[in-house]
Amino acid sequence: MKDSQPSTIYLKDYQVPPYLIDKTELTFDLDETTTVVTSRLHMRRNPEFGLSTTPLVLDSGVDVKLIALAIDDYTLPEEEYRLSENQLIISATPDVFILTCETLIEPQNNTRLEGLYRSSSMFCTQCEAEGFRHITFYLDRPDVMSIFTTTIIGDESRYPVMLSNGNEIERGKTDEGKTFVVWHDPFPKPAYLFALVAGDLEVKNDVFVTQSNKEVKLQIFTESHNLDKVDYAMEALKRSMRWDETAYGREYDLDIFMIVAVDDFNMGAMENKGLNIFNSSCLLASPKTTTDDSYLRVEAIVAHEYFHNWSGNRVTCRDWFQLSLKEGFTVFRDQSFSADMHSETVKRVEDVSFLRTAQFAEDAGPMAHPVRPASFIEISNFYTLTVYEKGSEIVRMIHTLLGAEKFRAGSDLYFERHDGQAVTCDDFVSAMEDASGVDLTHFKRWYSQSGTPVIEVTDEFDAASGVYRLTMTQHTPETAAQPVTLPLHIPVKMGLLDPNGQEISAYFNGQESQEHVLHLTAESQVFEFTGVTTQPVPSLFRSFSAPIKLRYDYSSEDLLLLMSSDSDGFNRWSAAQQLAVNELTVLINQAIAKQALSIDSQLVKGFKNLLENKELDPAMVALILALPSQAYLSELAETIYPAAIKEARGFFKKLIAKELEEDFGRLYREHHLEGEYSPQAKDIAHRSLKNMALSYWLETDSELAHQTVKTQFESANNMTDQFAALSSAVHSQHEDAENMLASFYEQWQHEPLVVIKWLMLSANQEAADALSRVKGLMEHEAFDLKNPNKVRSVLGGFGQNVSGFHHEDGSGYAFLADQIIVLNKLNPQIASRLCTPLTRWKKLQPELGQKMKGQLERILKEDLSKDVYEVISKCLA
Ligand code: B3K
Ligand code: ZN
Repeated sequence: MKDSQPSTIYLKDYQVPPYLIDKTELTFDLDETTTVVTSRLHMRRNPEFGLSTTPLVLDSGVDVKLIALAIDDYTLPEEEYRLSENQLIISATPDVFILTCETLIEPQNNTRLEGLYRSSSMFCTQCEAEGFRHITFYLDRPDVMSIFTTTIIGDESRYPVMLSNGNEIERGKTDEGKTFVVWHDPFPKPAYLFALVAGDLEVKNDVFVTQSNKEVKLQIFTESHNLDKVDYAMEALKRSMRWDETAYGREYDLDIFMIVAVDDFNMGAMENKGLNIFNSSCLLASPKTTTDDSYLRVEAIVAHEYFHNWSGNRVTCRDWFQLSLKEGFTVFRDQSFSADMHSETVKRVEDVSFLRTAQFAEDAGPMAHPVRPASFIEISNFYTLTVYEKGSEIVRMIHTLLGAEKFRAGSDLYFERHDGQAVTCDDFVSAMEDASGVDLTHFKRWYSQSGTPVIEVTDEFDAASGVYRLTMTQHTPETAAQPVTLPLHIPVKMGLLDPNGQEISAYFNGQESQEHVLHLTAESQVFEFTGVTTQPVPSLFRSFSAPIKLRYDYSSEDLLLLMSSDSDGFNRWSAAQQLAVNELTVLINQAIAKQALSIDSQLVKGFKNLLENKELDPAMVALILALPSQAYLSELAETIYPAAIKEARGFFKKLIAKELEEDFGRLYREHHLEGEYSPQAKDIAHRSLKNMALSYWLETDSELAHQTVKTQFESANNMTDQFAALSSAVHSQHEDAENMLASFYEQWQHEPLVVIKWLMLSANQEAADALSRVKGLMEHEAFDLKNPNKVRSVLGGFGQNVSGFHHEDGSGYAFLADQIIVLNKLNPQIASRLCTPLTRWKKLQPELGQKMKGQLERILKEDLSKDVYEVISKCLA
């Protein structure tokens, strides 16, 4: 442990910047060993700040070495400034001046992958949130917006492509024979949106004509061997540009839009102005190497980063506490886009399933925080599911409360009012209120209160008067950081079904309708419906109209009815999940009590009907058939017994498979597609159902199923089918699984994006010796501790491995802790993310929980980065 602990930054302490930077001129002299960065910052005191004698405090990283410093033409001697580990302080400055800084950095030694670094043979950057300070001294905060001009100097033979934000305005040769390129971005931006790329790259060109008839040049850059995998991303980009024009009236603003793929990247992608940088796993796609899920992910991320051009870049965040202003809104925008491109219900089910599993767990754990956090130690730790996914749910609820038309008026006003500004979540809500006339004062509490609200619902029906009453009570669990919680404004989209599954048209507040939006605002409220002639089954929170946990005592019959008849596709899925959870809970409890597992399953009956219905979207059928995951059941559990959950799921899947063996065989044949692969929704749907059927079918003793999986693995013409066959073989412990894994690696060892899938599946493989296998993977030629994708695959996959990670002797926890300690020095952001599985220790069965806690205590004794320190110390608080 360090002697002094990192300090906490609070939202309440926000102050406007004392200085502004109107123009930023940067020169990068790129070299293999040292890169010299010269900045000329056109600065002035901020009139809004007040005090005119405040010193100039610039942010920096330990890795930036100062060579020379001047104010206007005066070179500052050492006694006129002070340098600390992360600041440069100049006590006296004029009111208006140019600060010139010459600094030296070593991108090739930058393993944190923040600032300027090397990935393969190229230079690239990642500056959000606070990476720019690792390049040069700066006011590295989002409310300092500046016009950037960037000169890149490099050896043309090694770096024929040199890119930065905006438009290329000049190119030539230096006296030493190097090439220089000058880029100018006319839009003021914070430093976190700065980008630079230099390398030997190939380009795919295209053109987009905007709605006002402006031609935009589109370019995607990759290393030459990947150029054949960018067509899908290019088409997705054009679809995104068109969609943002029609759905939000937003047009692209520069003459050129560039995307670059890099192999070493801490997250998915980055929305730098005019020059997006992508993790290659989120950009490249080809039928032979990319699964359907990854195709959809590429499309969604291309859209997400593009949409940031307005929600994030043109209108940015005042401070990092407002991160959800751009992220929550942009996730909502990309989710709506994907829903429009494919199936709205399928998309909603996938998003909610993820939210309910991972975000709910975060919101109930030691890192729980509001969508607009009140404090942080390291902002990188707050790029969370809460800020992104729950943040998107907040925007979705505003959409529900206002209706589509007024929501659009609100977003138009927001963009118009705040174009070129750095603003807050309150500004976003105010624009929505001003354009719609809807009062969102109470609703805004969603931004400041953490935790997942629990809604208890009871009902009563009076046949004589035809009155049906719903009583709803809300409570948000307290957390350590939040001892008091208050009622929220919760939109409840709902309908009523009669016993035959028909929608009931009932009166609420004098309005007759089959669907209603109720406003739950108090701790407890009664909603009365009239004109109801039969005892209804309520369909509540349709489309998941609020991110809450619903408690209503549905019988199995009610759930079967909703599952087969609800007009809301989302709730049909949700009812099936609930029924599965109920039955799995019985089995889990039997497993915990070490009893023989047995159940008279109602879900099997529901599945039987489902599989016989030919009208349904195959993608929805596949989603309904997917059993609640190990992670979701862990989130729901009061105390997590990992092995019992695994045993119950395994037993249940086999039971369903045996009961419906013939149906699964038939489904497999019916949904098998011949012909060329296409990532269009219709084909994806067939493949998802076929492969879901295969995974059940393999749980039976059918010889044919066991042969089929091998045939599919060997002869598939696309990665979706090949990888699905491999995964099913591995998870069902097929006798040929080992050979299949080995031949898969053999076949794809030269495709890094396939290799990361293989690493993940191998690390995830349940086996008595899972830990030694994972240790073997880390020694494998395919592994590289400096590559985040590979680390995420192996250690992330292992974190989901019940027999390995949760081994009763605690060796799995100790192993992960060892890796976190090593990565803490190499790449703190990645190390901190890897802590997630350890954050659940308090909920684990006590003997395991104590072992996990011991590892957390061991990590805390190390000399930790801010990133890891914050997570581990909060876990132990
Ligand atoms: N804005 C970036 C995330 C940056 C994460 C920095 N640790 C990608 C995105 O959300 O679009
Ligand atoms: Zn984003």
